[in-house]
Amino acid sequence: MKHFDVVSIFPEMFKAITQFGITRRALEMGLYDLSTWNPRDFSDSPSRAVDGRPYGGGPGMVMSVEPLTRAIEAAVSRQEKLGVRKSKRIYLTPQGQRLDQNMVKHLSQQEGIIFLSGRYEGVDERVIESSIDCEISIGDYVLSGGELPAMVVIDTLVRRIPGAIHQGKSVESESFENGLLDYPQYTRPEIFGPYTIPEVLLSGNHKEINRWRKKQSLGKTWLEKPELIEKITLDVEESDLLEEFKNEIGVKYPHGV
Ligand code: 4FN
Repeated sequence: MKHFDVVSIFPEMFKAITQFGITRRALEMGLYDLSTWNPRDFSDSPSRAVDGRPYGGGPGMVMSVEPLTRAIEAAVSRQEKLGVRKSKRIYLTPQGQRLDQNMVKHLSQQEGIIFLSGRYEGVDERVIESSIDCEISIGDYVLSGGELPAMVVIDTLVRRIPGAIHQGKSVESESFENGLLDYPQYTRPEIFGPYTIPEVLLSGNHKEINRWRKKQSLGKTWLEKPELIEKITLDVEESDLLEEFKNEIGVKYPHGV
């Protein structure tokens, strides 16, 4: 059982994961739980304000240290009551370390995680100093809030909980868990205008099919995301398949090089 808590002024956004798909079923199966904490409920002001004007001036508003600290403390208490000894407190922010599947694997060893999602211009720096263990970013673009990033991280973690994905397949055997992109996939109909199905997939020769798929995975990854090939070590068979792919398409360098 994994325990997730999220501090956000828009807790209803998290219905996007609790009410749909794999993340909904895993919740219903009791594989994880998710509680949200709205800093507005911890505000001292009658108007439930959770923000203030930035010291030093400038545009926008900054999320205040007190309501955020109290909301995080409430999340910590819940996890302690559930017997979670040490839960990681993560702030989703453009300043954070970029999320990748290696970080996902590392985070999935954690029994409990508390996420802080920012709004406005972000949070008072003292929240980070006093109440945050690590900062994570999902990528370099402007967003309106840290809620979608928190949901992205939760989605990556829930899919890795044993039992969350059926089909009898383990996540480790799934594509991308080997660090490579997916091979091309096809389903009926066999004829769609001029677009045909690669002959090998109709052959019924499963040894050849697996070989073709592995070659496509390696080739497409090298072509479109060569930085992912750098991260892994290819065995002799894989190196040979990749060379075969390059020769077949007659390209010596990845796209963009
Ligand atoms: N974003 C950039 C530079 C300066 C500001 C932003 C930005 C939401 C609270 C943070 C964005 C992207 C990935 C959280 C972006 C993420 C956020 C994330 C995020 C409101 C303040 C803000 C140079 C990256 C374009 C808004 C760059 N992963 N500020 O988006 O929370 O986790």
